[in-house]
Amino acid sequence: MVYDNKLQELALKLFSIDAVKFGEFMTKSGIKTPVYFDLRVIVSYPAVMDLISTLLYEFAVKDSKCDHLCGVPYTALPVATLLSVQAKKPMLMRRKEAKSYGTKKMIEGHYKVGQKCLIIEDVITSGSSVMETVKDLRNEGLVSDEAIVILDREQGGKENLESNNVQVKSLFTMSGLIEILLANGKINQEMATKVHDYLKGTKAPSTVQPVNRMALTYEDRSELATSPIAKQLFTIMASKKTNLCLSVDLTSTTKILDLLEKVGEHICLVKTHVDIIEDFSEDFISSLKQLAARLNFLILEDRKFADIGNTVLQQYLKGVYKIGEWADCVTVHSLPGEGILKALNGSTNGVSRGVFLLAEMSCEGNLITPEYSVATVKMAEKYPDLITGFVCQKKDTFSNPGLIQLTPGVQLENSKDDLGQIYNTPEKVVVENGGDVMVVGRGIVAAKSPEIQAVIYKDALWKCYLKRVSGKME
Ligand code: S5P
Repeated sequence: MVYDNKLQELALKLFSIDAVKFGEFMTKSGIKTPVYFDLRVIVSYPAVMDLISTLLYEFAVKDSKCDHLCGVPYTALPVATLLSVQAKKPMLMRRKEAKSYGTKKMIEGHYKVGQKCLIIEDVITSGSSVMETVKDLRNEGLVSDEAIVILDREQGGKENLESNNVQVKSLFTMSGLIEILLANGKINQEMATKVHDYLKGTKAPSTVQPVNRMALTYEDRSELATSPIAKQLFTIMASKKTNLCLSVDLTSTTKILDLLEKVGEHICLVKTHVDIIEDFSEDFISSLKQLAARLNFLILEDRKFADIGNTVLQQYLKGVYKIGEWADCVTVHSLPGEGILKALNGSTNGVSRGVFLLAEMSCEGNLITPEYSVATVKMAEKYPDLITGFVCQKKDTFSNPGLIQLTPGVQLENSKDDLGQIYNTPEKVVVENGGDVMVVGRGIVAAKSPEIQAVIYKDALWKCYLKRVSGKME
């Protein structure tokens, strides 16, 4: 009750300081609106600031499990500051533009990857401002799935944000606020009806880019892909209805080609380790390329490059294997830093090639840390044509829906091998962990009938993908 009284007090104060106005106004998008909010004025009224922060604290911050608070610039910044002090929770600040000197950080303050940050905003209409802050926080490896706002204009922002995994709590909804003002004689019934009708008829456009790749189809994601190889792979997956990548870890060219002849129609990608082949030849490569063209799959050479740029460039283009001449894409470690991408970028004379960067590994005890994964994803941002996706295990490792999550360590049952490899089931990998293309090696190659087994994997993995995009998860 005390809380309700205070909420009413705040509504009336906002009205009296002209933070909410009625009449005829023009919005940014050129639509006429009978109600206008400008919460920027609240900094001139310490008592209003105090009331807002007290209410927000009681309403959402006090019991929140977040590690940090972050205000959406600029109006919500002072409110976030007051809340941070009151809740004794550290604050983070998001820049509007990256600094042009020194660190190119978008988020200021001290934090650790995996910590949770609660967002504070004044008003949401479409939700796009909150989403920009969410994107920058997630880019830093912070968990950002909750926002509290002073006022929800009820024009679609809450739904837009929820479809991007951000839950929204608001002190006021527009209709709730109007009700208070009407009950207190600040506006008449005619105006209340006008606002009500306006709300019903004017939904904000969904300006928020859908970044929840888990819910998007491969067709839709091919449209969002900036790398030609990623685009091609998404298209193949959608048309062949398969997200299976076969890891042909065999040492004889005949065995590899025989197997691909049988299972090529069921896969979108073949993954090779050319350096384990004992009878490698140029003929093998031309047969492999012919099969790939005929049965419509791409070739990934899993070379896991990890040297300085200059050496990698030679390993890629020269030597016995001349990988750059035939592999549609390769795997690359981010360990040596950006030089490795600079070397590969544009090294194939206009022929489109792709790179899967290793952001995580499937094997037990590997030394990759969460910070390393975040830095890897960031490193990729400057190479939108080259980077096809990431080799990784978790859905939150990256969010760009135009990139592909390639996930190895897949078998029909959870298990391990004797050398540290960890296997998860199709359901776990696709539905829970966000795998887009699943790598299966021994699960198929070592089976009695690889041909039958490939179909079993293909069907199981595709079923899980359909379940994921339908949103019908238990
Ligand atoms: O983290 C990784 C990355 C890769 S590319 N874990 C992996 O297992 N791989 C590769 O995927 C590995 O080199 C092997 O070729 C394949 C998995 O084979 P499987 O027989 O264990 O399914």
